[in-house]
Amino acid sequence: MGYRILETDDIPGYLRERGHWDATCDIAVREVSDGNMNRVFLAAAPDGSRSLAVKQALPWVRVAGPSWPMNPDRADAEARAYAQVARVAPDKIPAIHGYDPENHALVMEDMSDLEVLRTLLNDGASYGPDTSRRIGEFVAQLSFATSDFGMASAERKALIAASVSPELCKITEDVVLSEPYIEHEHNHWHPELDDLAAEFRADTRLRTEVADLRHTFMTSGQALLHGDLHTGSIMVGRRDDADVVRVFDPEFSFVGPIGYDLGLYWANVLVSEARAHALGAGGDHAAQLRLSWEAFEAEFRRLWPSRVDTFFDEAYLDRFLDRVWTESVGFAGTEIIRRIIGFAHLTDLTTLPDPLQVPASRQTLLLGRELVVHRAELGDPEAIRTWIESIRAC
Ligand code: SR1
Ligand code: MG
Repeated sequence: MGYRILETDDIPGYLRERGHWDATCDIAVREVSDGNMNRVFLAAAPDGSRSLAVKQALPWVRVAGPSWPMNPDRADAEARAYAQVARVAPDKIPAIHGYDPENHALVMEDMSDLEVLRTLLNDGASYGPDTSRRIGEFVAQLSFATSDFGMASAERKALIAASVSPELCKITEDVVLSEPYIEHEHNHWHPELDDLAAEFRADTRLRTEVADLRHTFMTSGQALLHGDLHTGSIMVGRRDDADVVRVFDPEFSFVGPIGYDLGLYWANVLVSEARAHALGAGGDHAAQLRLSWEAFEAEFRRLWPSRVDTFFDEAYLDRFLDRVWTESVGFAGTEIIRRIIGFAHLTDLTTLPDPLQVPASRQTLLLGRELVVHRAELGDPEAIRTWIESIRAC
């Protein structure tokens, strides 16, 4: 039949055709699309006894429409990433009930009982004791298993080949890792940031350091990444009296530098912290970068004895983790900067009233530049914290 764009009214028939729903049972469907790229529908039995989510990739960027075409094959990358995570961290992703490559549609667990982490944080909530620890573990488990430490050489070469994702990587190479530093129609910012946006475009040192990170993103195939691990790609809540953390939306997945995943998370927790600080709110924001790094490092070290290639020794592990740390710091800086003067801004800052938004954005932009330019000297979470405290004191 070929690829068809599913509308709300098509979902009951689609789920029945695909064998996900009994023909005799009713289904109520609503569209809940929220991210920049795709459509999502929730389908539920009227009595609430059963529900599923259907996510379909459109042949364009959803928020831009047909003027920004995008290959819907990106859903293949998402399905592949979920399959890899399901091997090593099934408790940290939604259950996947099926993937339909013809329609680029995933049928998956309905997570509407959970909340998007960014939404909760914007509403003033704290992180919860385990959120960042689980994110650090998630990155370690996925990256170790799909690195040359966790996967035999030939199998990994096949994974690298299967995971090549030129269009989605190009989005990141453009909107995160170059456009904010040049004149580009995608860029926009609050008018009171004109001076900093111009200063960043003229900053040759910053540009060279971003170029270095961009080249790392383009060439370093350390492990399979989520590829877009921001706080809008994480859902949290409670089920059966236990905290639940679920990572979703890995459509930007490809084999790249591990620091890109950690760095994206860190950028987003730091921006969230800037919001909380601007509002004079308390909370546990300041601990999250450290907690996720410690959990990542501990889990990676725990997995190390199981490595498939023991030519890589303990001393190399230390060196490797140092490199991941430094690159994560740099990528965090680039994500912060693009979220303020580039494309796809964050509601953490944009929903602050102007008198709070401008100083918070300025301080956060300066933090972003510091993370990029001085990443080699920022050796641990405490060094980043010290810098944040010093810029706030100015
Ligand atoms: C055109 S896509 C813009 C952004 O949305 C996604 O969530 C990624 O972060 C991407 O950079
Ligand atoms: Mg997304």
